[in-house]
Amino acid sequence: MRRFLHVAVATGVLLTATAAWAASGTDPNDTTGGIDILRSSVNKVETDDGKVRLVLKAAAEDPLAIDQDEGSIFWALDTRGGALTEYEVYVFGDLEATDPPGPLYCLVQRPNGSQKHYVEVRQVENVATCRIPRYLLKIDKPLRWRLAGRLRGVIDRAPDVGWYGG
Ligand SMILES: [Ca+2]
Ligand SMILES: [Ca+2]
Repeated sequence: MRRFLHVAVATGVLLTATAAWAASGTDPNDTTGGIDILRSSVNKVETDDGKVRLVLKAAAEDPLAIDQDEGSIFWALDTRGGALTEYEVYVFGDLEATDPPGPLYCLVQRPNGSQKHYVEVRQVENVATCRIPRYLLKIDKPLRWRLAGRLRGVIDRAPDVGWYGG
């Protein structure tokens, strides 16, 4: 797990970005004792140096402590064909690092566990962001997504039913 930290740091340079496509969704304050998702968005952005990223953002009711092994956030992306999940995205902390807290990871993979890629991730207060290089994803329709916050067995699905976007 450690080697991925260096990747995250190396790609952490903030470039000005142009949003080429954006969608967002909201979820009510409907969870107690978990990660209560309130908003999420997906933006396709192009940086000054021509790199295209899909930026997944999740905002929760309270500040996140995922890097201290306090839960995780999980996205399902529907990018092709019918209403199936083509990609899964997880934000989680290093389970073995407790003192000091470990780094944060964002893992993108196919539902069968193949095509694993760790991508740039940030957590600021109550917001977690993953930046996925566009070339990693096969997308042939307006993207749909849903997500869930998980903490100690408490799950908040957003939206509660169905998908955002599309
Ligand atoms: Ca919620
Ligand atoms: Ca919900």
